[in-house]
Amino acid sequence: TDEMPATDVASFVHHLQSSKRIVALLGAGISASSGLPTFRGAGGLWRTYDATMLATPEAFEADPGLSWQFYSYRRHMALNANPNRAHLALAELARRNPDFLTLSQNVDGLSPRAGHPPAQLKLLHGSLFDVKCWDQYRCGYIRRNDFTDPIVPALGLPSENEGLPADAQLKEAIQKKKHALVRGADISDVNVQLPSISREDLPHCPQCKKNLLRPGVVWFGESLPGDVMSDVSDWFQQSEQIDLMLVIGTSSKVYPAAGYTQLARAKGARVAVVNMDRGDARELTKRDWFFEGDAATIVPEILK
Ligand code: BJW
Repeated sequence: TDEMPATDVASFVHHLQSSKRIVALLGAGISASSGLPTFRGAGGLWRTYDATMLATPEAFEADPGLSWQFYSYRRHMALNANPNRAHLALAELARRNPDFLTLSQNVDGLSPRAGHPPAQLKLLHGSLFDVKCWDQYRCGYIRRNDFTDPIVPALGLPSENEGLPADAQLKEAIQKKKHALVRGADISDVNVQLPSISREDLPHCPQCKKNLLRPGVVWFGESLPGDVMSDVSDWFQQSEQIDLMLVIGTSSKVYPAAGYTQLARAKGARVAVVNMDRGDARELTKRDWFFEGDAATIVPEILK
């Protein structure tokens, strides 16, 4: 019908070439082909836990050991993943066009590692590679940490297995159904028991020497980083007109991130959605585009 979005690359490229002010919203789907799981749908289970249920301050308070094992595993996976061609193509667009801004919901560090100019990249949900004090108000300690994996020994190799390659350790752990937090192996396998880690073995804040450290990500019910929010709202306010919004690999279910699409539309933007699932592209009109498939394939094709 008339209201169906366009699907042809040519009309998109034509609009892209005359676009100045461009904004992109990224979600977990852009990193899927780098081997990192998404939150909702098939990839959204870690062991028997729903990833979105673990992403809360309540889950951390209830079981900081479990939460840290989840985040330690995610840090390890992300450190060992590589940016894909979609991350690279967006970094390239940002270098070419100073009026282009990327809003990423991802915490995996792949856009920064793809060489995306940092001033044009806003990390809405923080980073797996920041750690901060549990008490952000009274203590406020926060540091970059992308060099220790695992972050504390208790989240790493069991000493009895030391020296064995990671996959051999995991195989042994699965066979014996024993505890294994194996550095370098996929502990998302439910057949491997997770050890319970005592509080004193978890990372502690070196500043207040009292509280636990936690990952520097934004959990449900928490505000997004204030400096990031004000940079983004400045960018929108300074835009008399926004020409194009790219919505890549996100289910657009989480706010305020998902709301930026409406803000861009209100400034005139035409919207191009790249997603594996047509159902996650809502409210598209014939002014818009929908490109169905893997972001790592499509994004470099349409931004060429
Ligand atoms: C592919 C692909 C391939 C797959 N190629 N595509 C307004 C209305 C209703 C509720 C609220 C509201 N405002 C605020 C709220 C509350 C809440 C919220 O939004 N709830 C909704 C779920 C209903 N928001 C918040 O709490 C936010 N804070 C806030 O608003 O503070 C003020 C406030 C507080 C309290 C009340 C009111 C206001 C904070 C949100 C923080 C989100 N945090 C997480 C976890 C980060 C840490 C971690 O990594 O563990 O962020 S949740 C999780 O969802 C993560 C993601 O960034 C985020 C978005 O998910 P994303 O990226 O879209 O992933 P998926 O899995 O959902 O989708 C993947 C997509 O890719 C799918 O579409 C696939 O089809 C596609 N795909 N493979 C292309 N190869």
